[in-house]
Amino acid sequence: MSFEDIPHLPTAQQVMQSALTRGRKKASSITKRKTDTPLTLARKKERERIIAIYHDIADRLKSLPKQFPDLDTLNEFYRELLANDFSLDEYRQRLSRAQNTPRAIAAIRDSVRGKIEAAQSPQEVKQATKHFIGRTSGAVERIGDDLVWLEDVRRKLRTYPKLKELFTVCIAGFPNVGKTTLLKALTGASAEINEYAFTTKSLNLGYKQIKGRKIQFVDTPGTLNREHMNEIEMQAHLALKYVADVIVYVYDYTESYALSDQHALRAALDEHGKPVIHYLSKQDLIPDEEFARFKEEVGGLTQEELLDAIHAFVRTTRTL
Ligand SMILES: Nc1nc2c(ncn2[C@@H]2O[C@H](COP(=O)(O)OP(=O)(O)OP(=O)(O)O)[C@@H](O)[C@H]2O)c(=O)[nH]1
Ligand SMILES: [Mg+2]
Repeated sequence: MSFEDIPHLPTAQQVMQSALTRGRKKASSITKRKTDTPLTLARKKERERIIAIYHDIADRLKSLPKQFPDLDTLNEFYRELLANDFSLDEYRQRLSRAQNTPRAIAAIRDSVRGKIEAAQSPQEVKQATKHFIGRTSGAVERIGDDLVWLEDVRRKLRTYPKLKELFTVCIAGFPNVGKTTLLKALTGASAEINEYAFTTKSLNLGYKQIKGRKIQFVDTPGTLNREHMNEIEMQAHLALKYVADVIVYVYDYTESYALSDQHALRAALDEHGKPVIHYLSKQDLIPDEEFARFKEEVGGLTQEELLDAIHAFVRTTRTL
């Protein structure tokens, strides 16, 4: 899902400025006809002005719930990420307050329209418009904080990984074991690889067709199975929990992480209840007999075998 298309939210002041400009343009486009008296002309202009002001505000605010994600249908991965950064109740409240503002302004517009029709002089007509603008500004200012808050949400949403609704393989394992290298080898995705740990600071995504089916690969940052997760560890955790159809767990016999720790992290993945395929990285660095031992112990695979193993799950899983 991509949140890139949510338009930037204006401030309350910008909403009013834009609406007043549109109202001014509309009013000045009304020209005097022969039959017009100053009073009928003023009525026409001000009637059109308040309608234009209303529409300018309503166009922006009414569409907000369509632009922002609907929490009821949003994928749990994003919903939990969002809940980690903002209160979801507040999100609902602020969004609906902004969305409902046009209704309040429509009521002001309708009552002021009556005043315009009943006015006995151009001054009285102008007075009615002034009244409309004053009350409308008040209504817009009251959602000023909501607009600023929602703009913060919008900016945050843009930073979330852009996952697609595809069969997904998450690559997990200790830092520096070669997860990103594997992603690159499998999918050709460009991502940073380094000889030091914690290179990957966001979820790297890669795509590959396996026997005619497009598969999404998610390279998670190396986690240390900590209780308190930072933002990226949280993303990795949620991807494993909600997005992964299959997990590839990368073992590394050359790294400093004790094999017992690597087994412990592997065992922790069982909480997600997903199939886990074991892969041994840096196979070129270890003697054949050690690879044979790994194969025996945890069922290590070559990259070709890994793709076949993934494909076996694609065939048996119907997530799409
Ligand atoms: N010789 C050899 N080196 C490898 C292999 N796979 C990874 N490496 C090296 O191991 C180091 C770490 O690789 P990465 O792919 O960045 O490891 P990572 O698991 O993504 O690391 P983090 O993102 O920090 O968790 C790099 O120096 C890689 O070049 C391999 O199969 N053979
Ligand atoms: Mg990495």
